[in-house]
Amino acid sequence: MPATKFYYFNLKALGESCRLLLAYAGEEFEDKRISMEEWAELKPKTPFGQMPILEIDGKQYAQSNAICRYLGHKYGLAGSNIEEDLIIDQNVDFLHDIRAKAAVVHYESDEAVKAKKHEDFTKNLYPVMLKKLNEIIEQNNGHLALGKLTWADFVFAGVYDYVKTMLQMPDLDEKYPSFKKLKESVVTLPKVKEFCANEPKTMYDF
Ligand SMILES: N[C@@H](CCC(=O)N[C@@H](CS)C(=O)NCC(=O)O)C(=O)O
Repeated sequence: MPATKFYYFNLKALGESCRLLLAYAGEEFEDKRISMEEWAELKPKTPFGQMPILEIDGKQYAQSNAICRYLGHKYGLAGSNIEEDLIIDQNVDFLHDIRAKAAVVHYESDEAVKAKKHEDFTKNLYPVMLKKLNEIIEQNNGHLALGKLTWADFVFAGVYDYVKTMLQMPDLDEKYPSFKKLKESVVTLPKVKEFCANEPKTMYDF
């Protein structure tokens, strides 16, 4: 059996979706949660100087989305043709567009600029993007794509709490019940539920 290791910080952010996919498949993997001290040593040895990293039989693979797509194909959670795969990619990319916008605010170090950006995005950007995301989920039977469980749902579940924090919208669950429902539909899948119950606490847990 291949030796599988997964490297990421003890965070529920970009790498969490990969962990959920590995758990879903019942894959035996070493869940390596890297401290900042360990990261300084490991960083130069990784493909892009970033995590997450999936390591299979000593070979490292990077980029969270590429890893999720790979695991999705491996575990029967992809489309059944290239057009269906395109729809999954399209909707995952849109979710990442929202995450990236919220990250611009979240990681801004100048507090005045941060407040101004947050006000601007909250007024002019987030409502349009979140409404569209909600429409996509409602049109897909509560899923992110293809009207059924795909690896896209794991991406959503993995980053949802992180995105909610960065959007500074603690009432997001109430505003868009479809979001919380989608996340719950993934984290209550039996093997995923068991994995989550045994995960260490992280800074984006609610
Ligand atoms: N596009 C990359 C981005 C990865 C990324 O930003 N990783 C961050 C943690 S979420 C990281 O490794 N930060 C530490 C560093 O850059 O030294 C992906 O999706 O995997």
